Amino acid sequence: MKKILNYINGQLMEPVSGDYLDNFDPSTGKVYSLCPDSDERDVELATKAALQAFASWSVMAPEKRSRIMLRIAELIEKKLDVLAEAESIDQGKPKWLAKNGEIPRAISNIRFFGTAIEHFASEAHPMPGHAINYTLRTPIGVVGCISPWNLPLYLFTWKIAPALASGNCVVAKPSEITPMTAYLLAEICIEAGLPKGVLNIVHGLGPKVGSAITVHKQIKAISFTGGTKTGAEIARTAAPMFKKLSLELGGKNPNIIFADCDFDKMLNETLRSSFLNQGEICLCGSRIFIERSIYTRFKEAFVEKVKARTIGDPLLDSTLVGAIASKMHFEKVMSYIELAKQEGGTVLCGGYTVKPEGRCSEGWFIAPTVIEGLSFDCRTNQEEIFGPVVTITPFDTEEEVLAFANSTEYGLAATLWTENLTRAHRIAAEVKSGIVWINCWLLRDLRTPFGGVKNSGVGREGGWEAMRFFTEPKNICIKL
Ligand code: TXE
Repeated sequence: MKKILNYINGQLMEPVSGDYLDNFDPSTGKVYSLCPDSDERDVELATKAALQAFASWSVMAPEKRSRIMLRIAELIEKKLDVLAEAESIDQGKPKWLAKNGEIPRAISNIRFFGTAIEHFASEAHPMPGHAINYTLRTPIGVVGCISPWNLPLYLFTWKIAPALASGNCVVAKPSEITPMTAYLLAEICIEAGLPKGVLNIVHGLGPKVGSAITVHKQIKAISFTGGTKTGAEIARTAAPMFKKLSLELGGKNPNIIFADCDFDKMLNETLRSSFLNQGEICLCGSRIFIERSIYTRFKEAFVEKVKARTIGDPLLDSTLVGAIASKMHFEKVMSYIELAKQEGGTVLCGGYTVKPEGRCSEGWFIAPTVIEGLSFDCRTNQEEIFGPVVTITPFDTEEEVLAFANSTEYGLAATLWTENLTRAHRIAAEVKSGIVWINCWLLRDLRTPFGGVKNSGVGREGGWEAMRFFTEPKNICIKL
């Protein structure tokens, strides 16, 4: 049984406890590797190593830091197939998705910030005749990066790349549900010659290892992606310690479809925005609102295509919907389908578990599910399900659909389909979210601010937002 190891002070090592957690392959429901069951002692070792490494990493010439990061990106690219298969087995997503989407995005994350280093600058403010102010943006020190199980390597690198690029050293904790690719990245960092202690990866449970990172006095900032409840828990601990916090939390995103949309483009993209990665992307559009005049046309066309989406072995190229990442999450999603029925919803397709033939017969699979007939403010339409489940609801006016869209505690992303430019700008301005896609979905420019409002989080990742999160500005004023 493969043992995943922590990566501390440049070494792959067992957890101090010597204990391990079962790591499951969700497509078979079986244990296939072991994840370190680390604790605060491992976090202490990692933080010490990071503090020692900070002295040199923080003052290393930016182009040297850049070269090491670009070497890591190059090695990930070389191992794309291995990493894609590992991600698919660990998380349950189709292998083609990991190969074509997520691992390449992890490479882009590292390349983007590995080059941003050489362009990151600050500003000066002259006071003619009096003084000149200049702003230094210096690395914070040791920072904590805690990431979730839905897009494991993609979100892990989305955090550590700007942290490392801006000269910090990192204590990182991937999700215990999907530890594999972070472990493979550790091996790549060693091969790339990343100096010891610059990046430390401590595997294990959130309440044990994640909270040890959050509460550690010498870890000065926390960048977290995960559930809103956990984000609140982290904020409660870190706030009185005055740590910088970046929280990317849950979403319950509206997908608003007007009658004047390009129907075929909308339909194909709505299938993606509903079920990509089994709907386990916080940016998925799980509440679909359709202008009444095309509601029946949409419903019939959408349900027909959803029924045709192949669900099964994530390693097969033909699979569109893979396994749900964990038994616990599988049960959570199924419980929401039951709730939807109790709340008066009608399941138009899906709503049941699937037992594929062969090796995946014991895996955790849920048929993509479409539900109609629910009120906009019922729990099914207010709470994050984070699975292959969408609701469809007709609307009559812009005011009505905006009230529906803005009715939840979340405000991460929104999608809008209309060919009416004036209306597009109007609705985009009114919808309460950090991101709006018009006539597209998940089109990502890494320079743009990424994050949500309300209970979808605090702060923004991406571009200079991320470099500024991981640096401290100091203004120096010199009398002329
Ligand atoms: O979150 P959890 P999950 C959201 C998504 C969904 C959730 C899924 O919408 O709600 O995250 O991820 C660690 N102290 N997003 O269930 O449980 C845990 O070990 C410190 C939004 O994994 O919060 C894991 O490593 N750490 C996002 C990480 O937190 C703790 C994109 C996340 O776990 C901890 C992706 C604690 N007390 C998912 N408890 C976006 N907005 O982009 C757990 N952890």
